[in-house]
Amino acid sequence: MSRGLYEMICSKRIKRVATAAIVGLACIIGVNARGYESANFTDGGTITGVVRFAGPAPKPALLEVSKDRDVCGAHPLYDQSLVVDKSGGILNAVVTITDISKGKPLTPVRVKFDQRGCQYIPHVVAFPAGGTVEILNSDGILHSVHTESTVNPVIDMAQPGFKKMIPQTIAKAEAIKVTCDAHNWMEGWWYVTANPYYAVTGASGRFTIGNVPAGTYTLQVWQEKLGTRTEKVTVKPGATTTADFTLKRE
Ligand SMILES: [Cu+2]
Repeated sequence: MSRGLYEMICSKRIKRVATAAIVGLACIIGVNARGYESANFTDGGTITGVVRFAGPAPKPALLEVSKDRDVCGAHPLYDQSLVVDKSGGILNAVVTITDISKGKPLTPVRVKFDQRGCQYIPHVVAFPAGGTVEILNSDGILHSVHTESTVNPVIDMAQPGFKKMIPQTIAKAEAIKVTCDAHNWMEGWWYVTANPYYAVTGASGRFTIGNVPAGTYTLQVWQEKLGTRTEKVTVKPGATTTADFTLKRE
């Protein structure tokens, strides 16, 4: 082999090794394809607030249980798509920072999504991309998970009563509606975020997102019936910023 050819091959090899090392290092320090990376920072701030409904609280509709009544009809089931408490707080809205590129580590999480009493519990679960949903079947009857995914592969999968848990890892950020092909009233959501800054509101509509590096961000709320709203928030070091939302029907 001529010296010139040897040098050319070696330099290509070196480039490949260098590229692999950079990719490997990037993986270790938390860079990912979605453009979010972990960063060292101190004195992060907190964003807290309430998501409220404009107008009187709607009365959740009673769902008609048309199948497996011994299990599914043990308790009355109500539509969970818009649950508002007496103070106007909206349950299960998802609040995210949509334009943060650096901050606390994005570590893969495992979340539970149960089929219990022929409802999904919780109705909305949020987690960062790369996380795993443990789909539980507490009912011991046949359920059949069907996701309305668009950027992730569609999951269309029977889960017989003896299959107590099926894990599913979701690679990309999107809001995924989940239904059951065995029980047409079952609906839930997997809200997959692009970064670790997210919260799901509790019954009073309250949310808290902590350990945010100081800066100005776009805060977004999403609710399955009412859509999304955004507002700008400025987080100061070690301080708490309040950001409330009021959502109404379009
Ligand atoms: Cu089902």
